[in-house]
Amino acid sequence: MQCSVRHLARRGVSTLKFGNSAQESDVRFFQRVLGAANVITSPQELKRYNTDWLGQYVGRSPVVLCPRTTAEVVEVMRHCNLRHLPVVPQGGNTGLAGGSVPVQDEVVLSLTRMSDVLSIDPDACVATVQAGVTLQQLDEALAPHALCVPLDLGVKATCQLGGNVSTNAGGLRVVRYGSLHGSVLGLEVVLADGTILDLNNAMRKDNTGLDLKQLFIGAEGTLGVITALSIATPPRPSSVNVAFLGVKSFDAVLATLRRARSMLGEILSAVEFEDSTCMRLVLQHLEGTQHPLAHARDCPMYMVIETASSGPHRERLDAFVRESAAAGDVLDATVASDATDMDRLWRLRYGVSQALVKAGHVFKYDVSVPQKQMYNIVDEMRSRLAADEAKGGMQHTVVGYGHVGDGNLHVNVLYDRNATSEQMARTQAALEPWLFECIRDMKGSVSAEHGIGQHKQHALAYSKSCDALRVMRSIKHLLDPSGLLNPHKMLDE
Ligand code: FAD
Ligand code: 2HG
Ligand code: ZN
Repeated sequence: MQCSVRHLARRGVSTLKFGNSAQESDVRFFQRVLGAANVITSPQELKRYNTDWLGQYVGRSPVVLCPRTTAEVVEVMRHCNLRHLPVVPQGGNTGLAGGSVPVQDEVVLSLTRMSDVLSIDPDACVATVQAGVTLQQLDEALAPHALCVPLDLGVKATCQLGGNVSTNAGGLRVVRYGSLHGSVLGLEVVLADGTILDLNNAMRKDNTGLDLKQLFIGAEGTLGVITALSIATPPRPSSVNVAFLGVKSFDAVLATLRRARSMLGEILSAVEFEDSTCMRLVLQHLEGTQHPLAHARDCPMYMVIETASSGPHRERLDAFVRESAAAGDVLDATVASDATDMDRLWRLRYGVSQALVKAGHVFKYDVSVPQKQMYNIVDEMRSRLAADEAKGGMQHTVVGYGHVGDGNLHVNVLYDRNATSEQMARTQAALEPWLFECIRDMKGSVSAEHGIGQHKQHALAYSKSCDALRVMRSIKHLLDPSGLLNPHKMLDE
């Protein structure tokens, strides 16, 4: 059965006050537990913890807490539970769904100081870290052991493993390593009442009852604070190659994906696409970027194909590129000659979000749909918004890009930074609920990898049945009966 759904996001709509607000006496308690330097109250410093990466959600927390140990998190959570103070766990604050910042004046619990790599086991290929370790920090720590993190995002220098697990982040390597539901082997979680739930068994095999850690992967900080975790760390490929392709059409993107799977199979490690509008915006807004293709500069689509293995394989990628060109799918291509060249090519894809933010204001949709439907959605959005523009609506640019190997489309609507809230609501009404209904009918997902946060609450019921939502709410109630963890997000009623 499908639940009834609210059609418009509640962006900008005030929510009823929930819980208590932190008082001076609470701040004094936190200072005693954490040390005064680790309790942030200065309005200037608070700003960045209260504002999300896109600058679209701004909370008004009066206090940010920066614990160093699990024991300190326990003390903080016990106190907040007793005093009925709502808490927002925060990692690198790079989330794209507004989940990492307060809605009102919740206490922010920043995991940034919990940044120790606790152990690396090169026999088991497992790393155990505190939750505040950044993705890049772990990758650098693994390099001397010839291991790697099975996850890569464009913001790896800032995002934290605890945040990645809490959002079940996807990124560029899901095609190779699968999702974090498979790679995360153990978690240590502090519950809302301060109980430490030790699920941090780093074994690859463990069939002793229910796999509780799965509940916290993708829970977006609503069920507990992840303080440490163990993650499988595969062998670091010694040979990596990256090809950048100019492609004839989206159908040709899919033909190239199929060819990549059959010709590159086990060495394929990323298959990404972006349309020509993304490419134009990246070249226009990201300093130091250049069009990498010599002959076909204006292709409808572009793809990044990465291959990785323990031995040289460049000729296989070259053969794939030749065959794709001979079939007429690929109009022009370049294969990176060294690591700097690879970074240069990758930036043209993972820099799309940054380019969009520089270009204006963006409305983000991050959806899972069958690959053959992916670009129809982008085209249909363009026609809907063009029809609205013809009736006096504001001008938009619609871009499509994403992880085509995973059926994950990012379709973003770019518009003027000075648009009024009425204009934004009009744009949203031109696209919703139509888009979510299409996704429901295709049995897709309204949030493929960025989560629900504040941004997609109104869409959740298009991807989850009433019964599923009821079970989710029961679990939330069981683990956080007072509803103190990340309120007004994800499962908020
Ligand atoms: P935050 O943003 O701080 O938090 C995210 C959520 O997790 C919040 O709900 C927060 O409450 C919760 N949380 C954080 N830490 C904890 C913890 N220790 N315990 C409990 N809850 C916690 N995502 C993808 O999936 N794929 C991509 O390719 C991708 N690329 C991106 C590129 C850019 C440029 C940007 C800005 C973001 C991108 N993201 C991507 C979004 C993505 O979700 C994250 O960047 C990342 O996983 C969030 O980690 P974080 O540490 O910044 O978490
Ligand atoms: C990506 O794949 C990220 O580049 C960010 O998931 C997508 O900004 C976005 O919408
Ligand atoms: Zn993505």
